[in-house]
Amino acid sequence: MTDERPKYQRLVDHLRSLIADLPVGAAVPSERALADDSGVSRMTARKALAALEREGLLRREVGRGTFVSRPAVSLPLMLTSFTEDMRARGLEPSSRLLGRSALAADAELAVVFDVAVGEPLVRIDRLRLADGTPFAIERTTLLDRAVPGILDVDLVAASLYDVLEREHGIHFDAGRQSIRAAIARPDDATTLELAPGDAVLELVRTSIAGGTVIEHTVSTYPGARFELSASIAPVTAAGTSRSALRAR
Ligand code: 16G
Repeated sequence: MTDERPKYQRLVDHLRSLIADLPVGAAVPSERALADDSGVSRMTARKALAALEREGLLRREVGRGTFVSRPAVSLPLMLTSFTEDMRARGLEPSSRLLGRSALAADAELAVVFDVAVGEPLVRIDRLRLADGTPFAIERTTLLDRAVPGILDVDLVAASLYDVLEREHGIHFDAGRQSIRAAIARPDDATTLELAPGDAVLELVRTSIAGGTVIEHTVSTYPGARFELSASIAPVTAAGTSRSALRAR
């Protein structure tokens, strides 16, 4: 069993780089071909394919084969956390701290938070992973007076939304989210294991509790590995379910 482990990991890594170079819909080698070519057992090949299928990177079609797929990151019209989203997809979330600091609101953040320029804020940047694979970089800015001491909390081990709720009684009841396409910054490309110049999706979220803007987060996802989906509700009350596609 322990002998199989490095082989399994090598095969998963090999498949990952293969998938990254293939277009969606391309076939990947069969279980048998993988076993023969990589010198692993059929069982190990099956396990590796199944793990990548769970991540949404592969799709198996009975009798046809296994194909490159795109994991759909569902975009529920709810204020769910990364931790909740990943667990709902059967993936284990984790984080790596990229940076944290105190800052004062500049003109732009003052508008976002509806506070005076100079208002104390905090900034926490994390790499978010699912089953050990980098998924997104999240740059979170929080209203300091609503979350005193947050910079001392270990947000690698804990979910931010859990901490906000448990320790600060904050339960988000409103929010705004916009999505835009961008080219990965060079440092983000390295962190997300992308090639320089690759496209990313940026999800910008502002979360509100009791009328106060508490959180502003820019989440950067690899563009080619994700798609966003949302349910579309009919327009019931003025403007509530309209989304706007605006040119910037
Ligand atoms: C989600 C939110 C992000 C929030 C994070 C908290 C989007 C686009 N963003 O990723 O704004 O800070 O969850 O996650 O969905 P956590 O509770 O797992 O730390």
